[in-house]
Amino acid sequence: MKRLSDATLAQAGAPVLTPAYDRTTLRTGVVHFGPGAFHRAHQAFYFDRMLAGRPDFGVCAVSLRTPDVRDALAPQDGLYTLAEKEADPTYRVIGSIREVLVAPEDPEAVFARLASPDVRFVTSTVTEKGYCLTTAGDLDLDHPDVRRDLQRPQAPASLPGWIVEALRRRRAAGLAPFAAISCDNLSDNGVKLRRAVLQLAEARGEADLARWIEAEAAFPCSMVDSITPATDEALRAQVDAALGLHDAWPVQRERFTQWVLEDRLGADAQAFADAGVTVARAVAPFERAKLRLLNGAHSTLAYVGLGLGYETVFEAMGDPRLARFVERMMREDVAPTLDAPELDVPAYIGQVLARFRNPAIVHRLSQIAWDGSQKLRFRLLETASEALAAGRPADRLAVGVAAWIRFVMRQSAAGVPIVDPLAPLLVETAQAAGPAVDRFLALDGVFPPALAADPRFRAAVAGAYEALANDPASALAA
Ligand code: CS2
Repeated sequence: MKRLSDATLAQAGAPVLTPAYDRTTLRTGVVHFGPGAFHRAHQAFYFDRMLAGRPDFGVCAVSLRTPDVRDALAPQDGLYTLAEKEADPTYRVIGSIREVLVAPEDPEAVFARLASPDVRFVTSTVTEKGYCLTTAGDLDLDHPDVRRDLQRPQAPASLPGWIVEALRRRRAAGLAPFAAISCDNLSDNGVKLRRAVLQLAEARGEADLARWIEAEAAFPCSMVDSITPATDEALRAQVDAALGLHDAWPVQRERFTQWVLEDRLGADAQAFADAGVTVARAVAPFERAKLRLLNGAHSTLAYVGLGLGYETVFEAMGDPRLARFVERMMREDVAPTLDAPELDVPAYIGQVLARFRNPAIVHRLSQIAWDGSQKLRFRLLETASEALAAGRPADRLAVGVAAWIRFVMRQSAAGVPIVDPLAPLLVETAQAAGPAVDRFLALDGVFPPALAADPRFRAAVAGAYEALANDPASALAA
């Protein structure tokens, strides 16, 4: 079977949608950090839509560590297939990624793109851990990547390190800054990225640069949403069959997709809006609703569901106890913490639950369970803190937290590796002596200290931890 590429694109099977623009006329206007499946299923899809009218929105994708994506996509001229998994699936070849660079191989090539006058946006999907933050939301100056970036600013390891050095070079060249758009699942993601960048510039001893960034550079907040299961063999086979060409790394997602971007996009705002992006004055209400409802429910389903022996979101939602539990958590515990006048919250909850029940999506709970130490804060802990501060209980919110502790205990007892940047610390904590819940709540890189010290939260987590072991139905009946 021939490989997908510019040269073979015209041979793609008839049902497959292909770029409706001439790729030879594209220019790179966006540098993206972290070209994993989510980026390729989401932002790259929106840029692909923009390119018909705006050839200056081509993307240079940068991998911070591994060459896998470059190795798969370079022989395909950056082309790959996006499958929308529904009862009536569709396949679309995305043409927006013009090149993939592997940062450690050639940092200067990356800086050349970042310092190009054509580049107006830097987007990122480096996951929660890629921002190197403390639980208080400051740049963690003890983080190994941050320490390295202070020693070797010309060959950065962290996202803030790349942005600070790139903005320094743009300023020295008399260029305007790019706008840096975080597309990760953190509350106030733009505010957090901006703070990390400013703190790193200060720590580098470049106070002037920090002032310039503060005054000139935009860090729009964004909310991104589309359920994107990891690529599996079934998808590869379906795509090759539909395309009649071999695609080494297709991606898949549900049809639903949403990108809400804070209106700090200058003259380009309309181009984003025309591509289906919601350009909004305030993103926080959308972002919070999505993180706390969808992602909070996802993590709860993942940790409780894995404990009950389920493998996918669809299977977990097939257990009426679990489905009822997450619905009550969303409606009774999360919704009251949201202040989102532009959103019909009850209807949104209904949509999210329906998306979880999409039978065409095989979304592994083990995938969602990754990086729990980084995700819990934005998904469940901030919600719990606010509920308690308002005098409401956090018992149901504590069930997902207790199930995470059980999950870590189980994996570590079985010697199964935990995918989490804090894995060594988590395993050490799991194997230490004394009550497990106390040991975990003492991890200040996971739990904000004020919440961990709150006796109501401690009692809720401890109670759920016991119930999950002895009688899971009772934990879910809460
Ligand atoms: C999931 C998210 O893997 C996870 O942790 O909760 O990736 C989720 O599917 C997306 O945020 C949906 O937009």
